[in-house]
Amino acid sequence: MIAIDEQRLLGRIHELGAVGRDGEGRLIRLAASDADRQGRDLFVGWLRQAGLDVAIDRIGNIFGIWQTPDNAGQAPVFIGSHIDTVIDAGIYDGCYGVLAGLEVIETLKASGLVPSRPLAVAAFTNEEGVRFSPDMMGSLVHAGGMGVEAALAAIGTDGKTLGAELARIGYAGEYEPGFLKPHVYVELHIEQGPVLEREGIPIGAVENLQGISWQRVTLDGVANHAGTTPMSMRRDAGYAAARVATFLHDQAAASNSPTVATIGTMRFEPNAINVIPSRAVFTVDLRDPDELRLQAHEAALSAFLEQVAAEGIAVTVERLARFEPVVFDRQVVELIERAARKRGLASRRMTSGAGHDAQMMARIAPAAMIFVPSAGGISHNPREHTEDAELVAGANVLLDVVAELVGTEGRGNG
Ligand code: HGY
Ligand code: MN
Ligand code: MN
Repeated sequence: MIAIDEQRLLGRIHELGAVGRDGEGRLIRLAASDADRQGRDLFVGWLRQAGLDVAIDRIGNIFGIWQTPDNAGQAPVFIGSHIDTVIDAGIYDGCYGVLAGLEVIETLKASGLVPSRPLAVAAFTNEEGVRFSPDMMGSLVHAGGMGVEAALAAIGTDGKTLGAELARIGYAGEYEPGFLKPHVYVELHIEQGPVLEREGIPIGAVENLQGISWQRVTLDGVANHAGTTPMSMRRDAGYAAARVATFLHDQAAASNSPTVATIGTMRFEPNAINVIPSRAVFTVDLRDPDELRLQAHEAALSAFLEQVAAEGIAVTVERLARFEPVVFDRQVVELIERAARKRGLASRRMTSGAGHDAQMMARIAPAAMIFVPSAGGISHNPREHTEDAELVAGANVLLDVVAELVGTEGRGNG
């Protein structure tokens, strides 16, 4: 069985992981930032070294394409993920899947295989959504779920537009988003959860992905003196925000379901120790594999906010992202399970708790994901870790899945 070049893949993961460190050594490569440009430049350099055609679309999605004269023009098999990161990130989230995709193409190219279809590795713009909402934006635009002009006009947390920032970093490409229609899409990613490690299983065959609801809530009360204002006379936006946070957490925790609720950002105005906050702005991340339950949790939040409004706090809610749960392609999931079995690797079907570009690509092509274990289930944290042997095993399963899809006998001829 052919296998990937382990050292090349592992070396690149660590080399890319060193790009975009701040003064405290934290990894921060927010979409369309200078650090993101450095990571993009490094990745594009590797694509060119591998002899791939490089295409960049108007939303900054990067594609490395291997096509031969006799398969040119056919819909490619896509391998993708992202290389933008959250704040103080680990080095594997997204990057592992993109670099493993490049590694698979280089290995197949060197193996002499004559693929029945072109192969493309994609690094999608702004998967994390930390600076610009919604997340998975580049793949969403590619899949036709968001207009490119609306995406380019997205205003970041720093007030800049994505379009201006992509132009500034030199990644406002010329291709129209969606110019390359995938035949099949496969994404390799760390699990970012505890299941595979807890069960001692090296491969996850991801069959579905939960729904995501992102909102920004602004609560407006009245600033007043912390010392002279009786508790009965306060319209305290900070206290109201704390009550909403408690409500959301307790509601999800008590729901006896996979529902999760997170308030990841919160700020007060005027943000002074002795001033009752006049304003609180925070974000709500609600997720559930079941669409109706997700809607029920959104409705419960809305009802609680109405109660807060009745107590004299003005409430403004802005929708940042809303994606329904996604079911992946059964045939591709079964192909992943077969590939794992052939390598003597146990696998299990699972749901993705995290959002991924695959959920967008599933709108336009059969898609599925391969997971590898995350140590302690930790991610979006510099302690994010997956053992080298697990990373290599996942990449070899991806290799076998793709080889089958573009081989003579695989789905690639379908
Ligand atoms: O939010 C997510 O699940 C992904 O990391 N963008
Ligand atoms: Mn990711
Ligand atoms: Mn992530």
